[in-house]
Amino acid sequence: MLKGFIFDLDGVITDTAEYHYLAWKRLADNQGIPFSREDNEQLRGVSRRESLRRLLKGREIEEATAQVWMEQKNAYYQSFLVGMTPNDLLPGAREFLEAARAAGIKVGLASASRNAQTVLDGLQISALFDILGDGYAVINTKPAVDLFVWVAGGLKLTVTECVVFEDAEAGIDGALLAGMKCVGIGPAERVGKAHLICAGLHEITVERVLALEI
Ligand code: B16
Ligand code: MG
Repeated sequence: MLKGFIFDLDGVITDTAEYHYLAWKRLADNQGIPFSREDNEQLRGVSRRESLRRLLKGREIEEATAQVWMEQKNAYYQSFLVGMTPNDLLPGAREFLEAARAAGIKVGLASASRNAQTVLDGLQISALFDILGDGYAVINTKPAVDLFVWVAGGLKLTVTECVVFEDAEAGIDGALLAGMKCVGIGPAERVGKAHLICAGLHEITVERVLALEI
């Protein structure tokens, strides 16, 4: 029986991808590294460390420099988060979370971001989550199963009792590997491996997701 919904943050609840892009772009421009919006798509859902590796496209830098660059990017990113409000929720997000809770479903967050708590606070939806799994929760980030299993355990559910909502291929791969049902948010080329595909939470209902177990 499906008893828990586990949500990714960026791309599912809110669209912070643009802020991540602007922050990486500023760092890349400072360092003279070409970086386009298309390149940014490769960073969707992966950790800050992996994002830097992909941005560098094989360029080699010292570890100390990598740490400084990630701190710079994060400072740029955090400057965008200051202005976040409930207006930055994606369509249907709050309504879907509330409907899930009203149906007795346990609700968890599984985000690769170390800024997830700040984003939830800006969106004013922290109280809608029973557990927060973020970039501090586990070492192995998506596509590893670790974060999803950590959140399921926190909800006191087995993996087969959980459904993951994800916009990134890395997240969908991790959820499927964990043995969870998965709702993919975005185009089929990106989320086609999910059990159910939609453009956003505004397009689906709790009942339709619960029917995935049949
Ligand atoms: P931070 P999600 C991910 O969030 C973003 O999609 C990804 O672009 C970012 O690199 C990652 O968080 C780490 O974020 O630098 O804030 O720790 O989609 O897993 O909610
Ligand atoms: Mg995401």
